[in-house]
Amino acid sequence: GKQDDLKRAAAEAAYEYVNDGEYLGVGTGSTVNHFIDVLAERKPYIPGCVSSSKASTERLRTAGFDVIDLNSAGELGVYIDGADETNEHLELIKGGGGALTREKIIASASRTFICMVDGSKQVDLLGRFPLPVEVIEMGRSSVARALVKLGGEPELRNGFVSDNGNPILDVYNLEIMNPIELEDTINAIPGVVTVGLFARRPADVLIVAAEGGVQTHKR
Ligand code: DER
Repeated sequence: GKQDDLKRAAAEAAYEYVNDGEYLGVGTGSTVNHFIDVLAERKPYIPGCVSSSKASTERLRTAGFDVIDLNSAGELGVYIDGADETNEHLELIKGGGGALTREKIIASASRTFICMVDGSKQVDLLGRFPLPVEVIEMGRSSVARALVKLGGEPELRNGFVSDNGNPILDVYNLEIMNPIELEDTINAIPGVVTVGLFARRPADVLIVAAEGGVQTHKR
């Protein structure tokens, strides 16, 4: 469909940032799946990929790429991933696919984070998309109460356990005026593993595929 074509166009544009011979970080989601399709078609020389989910690992291996542990790769060059929402400062909400913890770790270990979105993800104020928060099970209710105090409406993501074995709370009703401040505040709540705000470490390059074509924004 239309949105699928836009995600594919964004993935093709992201491919231009791949450096032959360098380890490559790969995220999770339907836009990343298009990106892996492009990798499979173009067949660049990638000595190893670092993946943020079992799902992406599976697809990369099927496409013929080596998937290695981040600890073996060290500093990465480029990290390619999608997002659920982005504002004009390339600050993101991520975690719709449930891989936010490993995505955030790989992004922090990567020199350049290339984020691919279709136009529907661009907003002025982050928070219309429910903010994912990965938590430690024994602290789930305690974290939920702290999130309510922040004005959020946390909902347990039913029947979901992350690749790290943790539940995720999706927090509705937040209007995020200061993404960095909220990221720090939620990170500080005991029991929080990862909050799906990428504001401390936003994208370096945002590729937006919309009706009129593909646009690239840099920080
Ligand atoms: O979970 C994530 O952060 C993913 O990047 C995801 O939200 C993007 O999803 P999509 O590419 O399927 O829209």
